[in-house]
Amino acid sequence: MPSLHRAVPALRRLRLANTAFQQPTFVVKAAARPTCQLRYQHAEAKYEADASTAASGVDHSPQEQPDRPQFKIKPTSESYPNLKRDSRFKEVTADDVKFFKDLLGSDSAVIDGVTQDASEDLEAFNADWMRKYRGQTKIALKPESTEQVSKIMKYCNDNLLAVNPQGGNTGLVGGSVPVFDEIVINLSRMNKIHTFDDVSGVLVADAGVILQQADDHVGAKSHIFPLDLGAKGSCQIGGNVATNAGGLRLLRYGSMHGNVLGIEAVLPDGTILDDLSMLRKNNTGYDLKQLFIGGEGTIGIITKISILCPQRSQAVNVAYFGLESYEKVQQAFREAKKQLGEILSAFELMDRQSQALYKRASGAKLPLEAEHPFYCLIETSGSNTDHDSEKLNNFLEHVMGEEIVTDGVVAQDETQIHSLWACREGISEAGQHFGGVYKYDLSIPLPQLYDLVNETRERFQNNGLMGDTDDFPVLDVIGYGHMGDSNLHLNVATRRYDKQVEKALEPWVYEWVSKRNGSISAEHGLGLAKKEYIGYSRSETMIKVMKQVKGLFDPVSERCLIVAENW
Ligand code: 2HG
Ligand code: ZN
Repeated sequence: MPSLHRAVPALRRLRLANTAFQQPTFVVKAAARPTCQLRYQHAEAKYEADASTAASGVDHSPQEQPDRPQFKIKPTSESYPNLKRDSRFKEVTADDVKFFKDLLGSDSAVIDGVTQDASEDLEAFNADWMRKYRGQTKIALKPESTEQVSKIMKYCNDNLLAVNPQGGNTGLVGGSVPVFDEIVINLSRMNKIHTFDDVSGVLVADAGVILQQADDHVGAKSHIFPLDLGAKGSCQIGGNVATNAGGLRLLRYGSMHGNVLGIEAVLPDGTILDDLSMLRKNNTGYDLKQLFIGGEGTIGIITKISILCPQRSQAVNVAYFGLESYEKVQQAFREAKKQLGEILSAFELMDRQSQALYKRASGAKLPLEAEHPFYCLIETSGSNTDHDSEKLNNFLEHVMGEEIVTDGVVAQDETQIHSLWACREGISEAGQHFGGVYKYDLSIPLPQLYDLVNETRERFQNNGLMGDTDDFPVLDVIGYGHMGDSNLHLNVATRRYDKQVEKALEPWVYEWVSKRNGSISAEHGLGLAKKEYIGYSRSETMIKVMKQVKGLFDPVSERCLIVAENW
């Protein structure tokens, strides 16, 4: 415990920073959480015309983005010519369209590009928000009930039509859009919240409910959805479960594997699997729902979920620090765990480059005036304001007094909490703002976690692909992520997608991670991007068993590990 006289100057510095933070010129717009708003939504898809001002009514906070380059997204099959359409699947005909229209009973539920030109309307279903992948579907279906999904799947299975389930299309691994002409089954119309019991905290809702809406719904009864992500304004809870999304609250509430109590899913042959249990305990045979959680839609389409939502904390504090080395970041994390204990709800890491890119892309001002090699965002959530404040103050005194942290700010109100979080949540969008981005989502043992960012940066410094002008494809290499979960997000921000950049990164990144017994996908899934690299994280035996599982649920496409990898 540092003596008080050592801690006091540190606290004074923090207060000064807070005063600066409250100045109006400094404050990022109150409606912060920029990624929620910027992330691509169906109604907004006008990429080719104008990627920067896509949607009407969308607040591009903190600022408009005039310098965002516009380019046409290449079809995935052109960017990756080694991908071949499986000739066993047939093309959609006018008869098939008639079947779907009769079944779904409304024109707006079938986006039909088979019997007419609907390329503009279909663009939203074909293109991913990174502007990296683009499918060529000619038809998107928007069922509104499980029975409709079941009938669609049975028909497609009987007629060998390939399908691609799709939620909010906010995924980062090319899994939420088709590659060829797969039929898109979009769940956005299945968006009802069925029940919420504020005694048990169990929410039952359709898969197509937007994460933000689910959180608001349980929030009205003082509960919290156990998952939070930058894309919460667009992503859907079914997709979150299907990809076992991790996000910002995992440190506190754990993964979907622990929180989801039940699911309803439609199997490839149309069978409805009703495992919509609301029980916390149920030791009666295999826990089949776990195969669907993180299964990325490969063995069935999740149509409903029941999930345990914890009590919402009354006291939430957020602090943002500058630190001079990765060693100090680790010390700060160790201290946070030790001193904040059960109230620590997030510990996020951001490097200088990631904050600079966020600032440049968003036009926002950063919380600390001076630059620091590293930044951390800490959140505490508890039930007693006085108790939490005391713990936080003790922690701050310690890390400032011991010079583990160089400078920092603590949010004074809700708006500032959002503004601080925006500096972390806005990085993902900033990564691809200037053209394209190569994204890696990795689990790496903490002591080595940041080495990969340094080595990647060196690699690009030496290979002549990174520089300040348009001649160089790479703009910067940034590292950030969920320090509390040993999860690094390595983003290589580019001015355009470029095969040379990709070759410099793959499989090198995967080899690097594999050598350190890490995982090549911590929380985003395999999707299309990492499908062929699964062997870097899973043994041959495990892959064989996975294929057997896939074959059991989906004998028609059993030869592929991931066919409908799409959320
Ligand atoms: C995050 O933590 C997301 O911000 C996105 O998982 C990470 O875009 C990324 O690489
Ligand atoms: Zn993440």
